[in-house]
Amino acid sequence: MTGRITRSLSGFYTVDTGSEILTCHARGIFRKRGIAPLAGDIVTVTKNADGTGSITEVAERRNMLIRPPVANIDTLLLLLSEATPKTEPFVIDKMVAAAVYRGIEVILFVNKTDLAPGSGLLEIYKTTGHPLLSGSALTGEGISGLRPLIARKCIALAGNTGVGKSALMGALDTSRTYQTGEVSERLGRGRHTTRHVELTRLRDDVLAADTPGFSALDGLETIPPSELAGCFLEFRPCLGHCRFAGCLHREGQTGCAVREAPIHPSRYGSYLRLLEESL
Ligand SMILES: Nc1nc2c(ncn2[C@@H]2O[C@H](COP(=O)(O)OP(=O)(O)OP(=O)(O)O)[C@@H](O)[C@H]2O)c(=O)[nH]1
Ligand SMILES: [Mg+2]
Ligand SMILES: [Zn+2]
Repeated sequence: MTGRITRSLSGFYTVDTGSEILTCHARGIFRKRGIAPLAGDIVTVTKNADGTGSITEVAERRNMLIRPPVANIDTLLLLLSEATPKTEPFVIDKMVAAAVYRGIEVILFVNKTDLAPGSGLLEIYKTTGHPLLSGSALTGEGISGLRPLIARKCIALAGNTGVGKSALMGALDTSRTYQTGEVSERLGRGRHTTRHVELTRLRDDVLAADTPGFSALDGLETIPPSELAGCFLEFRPCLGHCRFAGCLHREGQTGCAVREAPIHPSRYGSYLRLLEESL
């Protein structure tokens, strides 16, 4: 049988085969091969006499994210906010670039607009080429605009802890309640409310991974300098139009088409910072 891992926790995997949900363990061969099955993986399972399953094969991945740890996703839904916690654009830009590099579509949702309209973030991201929405997981504002963009897709939610990922899952699927936490309490203990990755089937045939918030972005491989600019979608029309071949679009570069384009300074600043990291 084949199925999809919807949950991975302490060495046990929940596999949805379409007809049943099996609790599985993975054969030792994966450890030998250095493969750890992930939520989102398409797997082959055999059923054991006791009703559990064994994962015997993991299909080749289309893509994978390390943080959140999930494979084969169509869309990364990134949550931002100008209330508490306030989103730092650099963290978003790094995550967006990593997703684009892996060929994953990115949708940006500025949450908590009932507390802060998020106009600064909307200004930065409106010209990036990524679908950009705003609203509130609490009041439901903006949710109807999000639905058609994610229908029938496998999505992962990401964004710093307390930004409202679990609350948004609840807003997208009112038939369930998702464990949300108080921002102050959680930040105080330095812990996340959502501790493991789980793919949940929501309405409109959405398969969604609510993930623990990221406080660090370790585990992302660095994007090679020559490929970084292409991971900023709004830079793309400029590429190939700089005076010098191999232009890295740095400050002070003459004849650079990126430098001359109306790119938001915050995005350009993030590009430079990531470029320094990758050199
Ligand atoms: N006012 C307001 N509060 C919100 C909104 N979205 C979420 N919250 C609140 O913010 C707090 C944190 O929300 P969560 O959904 O737990 O945040 P999270 O992103 O899942 O956090 P982690 O699981 O720790 O990564 C909760 O108290 C939510 O009720 C919103 O749009 N407006
Ligand atoms: Mg959560
Ligand atoms: Zn250039």
